[in-house]
Amino acid sequence: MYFLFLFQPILYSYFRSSASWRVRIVLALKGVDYEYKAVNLVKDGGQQHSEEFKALNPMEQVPAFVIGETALTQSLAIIDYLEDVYPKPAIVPEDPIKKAQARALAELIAAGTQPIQNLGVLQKVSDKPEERAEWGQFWIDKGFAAYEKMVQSTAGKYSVGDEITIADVCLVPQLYNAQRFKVDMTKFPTITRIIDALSELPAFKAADPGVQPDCPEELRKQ
Ligand SMILES: N[C@@H](CCC(=O)N[C@@H](CS)C(=O)NCC(=O)O)C(=O)O
Repeated sequence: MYFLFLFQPILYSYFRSSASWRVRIVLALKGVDYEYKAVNLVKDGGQQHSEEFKALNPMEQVPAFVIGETALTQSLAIIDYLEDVYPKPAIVPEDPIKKAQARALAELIAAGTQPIQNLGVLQKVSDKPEERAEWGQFWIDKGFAAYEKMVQSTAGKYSVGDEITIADVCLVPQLYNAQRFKVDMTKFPTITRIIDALSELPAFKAADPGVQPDCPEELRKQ
């Protein structure tokens, strides 16, 4: 397996894709060098539907993470791979209860919230922007309400205790979607506090959409 270190991995990403963003955070936390390849999800009907990209991910979604000849897909699976190969700093707690809690919060976002409001689903739901926004807002609000309740018993400085976990990695990008769909964040004070703390950290800053190579000039940070 260690021959994989010979290759510089490639991340196929879109600057404001929350699933790609999760992987970018983990790559930054673990200090992994990689090449960034942009896949524009809207240009030309969506470059994720190109034959070239479909060969990497038949689901036609970013991210994809390529090491040599091997393409990994699904953000949480890519993150599991990174945790195995680059164990420090760990983002999966050793304690079995904390590990399950962090995974549950991550899945709440990555399986129970984001997939219901992603681009492909919204395109099927309606072609009217206001109906899409209402749909997205409803599901993110529902997911964040559950997250807010759950962190009452798990949070320290971050979602589970005082260490950054896979839960935090999924949480921060979901805020971006929440803001796009005008979710009322005043209902979620603990989530807001955790995100404010995380957003100050260099790895989270480096993974921000506003500093990615494919971020358009008008949205660029710095
Ligand atoms: N479960 C997937 C979700 C990936 C996903 O939803 N990607 C979105 C961007 S965040 C996408 O590529 N959407 C393109 C489309 O729906 O056509 C993962 O975690 O990697």
